[in-house]
Amino acid sequence: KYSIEDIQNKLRKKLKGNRYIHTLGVEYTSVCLAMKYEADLEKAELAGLLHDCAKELPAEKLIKICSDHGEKISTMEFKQPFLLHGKAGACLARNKFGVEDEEVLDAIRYHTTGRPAMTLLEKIVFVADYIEPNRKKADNLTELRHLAFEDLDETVLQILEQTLDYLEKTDKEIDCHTIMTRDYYKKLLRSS
Ligand code: DGI
Ligand code: FE
Ligand code: FE
Ligand code: FE
Repeated sequence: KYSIEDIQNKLRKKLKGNRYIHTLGVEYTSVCLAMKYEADLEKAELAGLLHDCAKELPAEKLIKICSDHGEKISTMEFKQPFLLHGKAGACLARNKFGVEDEEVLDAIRYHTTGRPAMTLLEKIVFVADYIEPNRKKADNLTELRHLAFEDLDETVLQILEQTLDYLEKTDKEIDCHTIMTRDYYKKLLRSS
């Protein structure tokens, strides 16, 4: 079994500078959110650290890792293989980084599109990925970072709406899981 430090050392070599910095940001932001919401700190740290471990692999490699591990690959994932880096990352976490905990593996697996009824750990990594301090993409990050420590589900919903807005504006193809996740949290939070 590898220690956090062993995994950091492996990832430092594997990921380009910025991606490694982002990875560390997601690692400690996940721990902070886990403190706030009383999740398991070690699981949050491990999932945050490993969430993008497959991010820099070429499309063929992502497809190969997933098919070698018996993962189904959808038409959308074949078209846009980067969508597989969560699934492939979970496979690598299990096989190369010795992670056996299914909750940690699922948090890695679902971090890009989310899924309906995410576990606390899944939501923590999903949110940490977006708000970690080295991210500079969205313009309302200050508000979202505050909101993340007030209302985690609401933050999940706002991230999904923002992401879908951006994908629509830039004419990107949208995976049905991203929509399903948004619809689930919208219904949960806005139906009363
Ligand atoms: O790997 P990261 O960049 O840290 O973060 P991520 O795994 O959450 O990926 C974020 C990107 O994924 C972001 O640019 C939006 C994109 N994305 C999320 N859902 C979809 C999507 N892209 C497409 N084309 N379709 C989706 O449904
Ligand atoms: Fe990612
Ligand atoms: Fe994300
Ligand atoms: Fe990420």
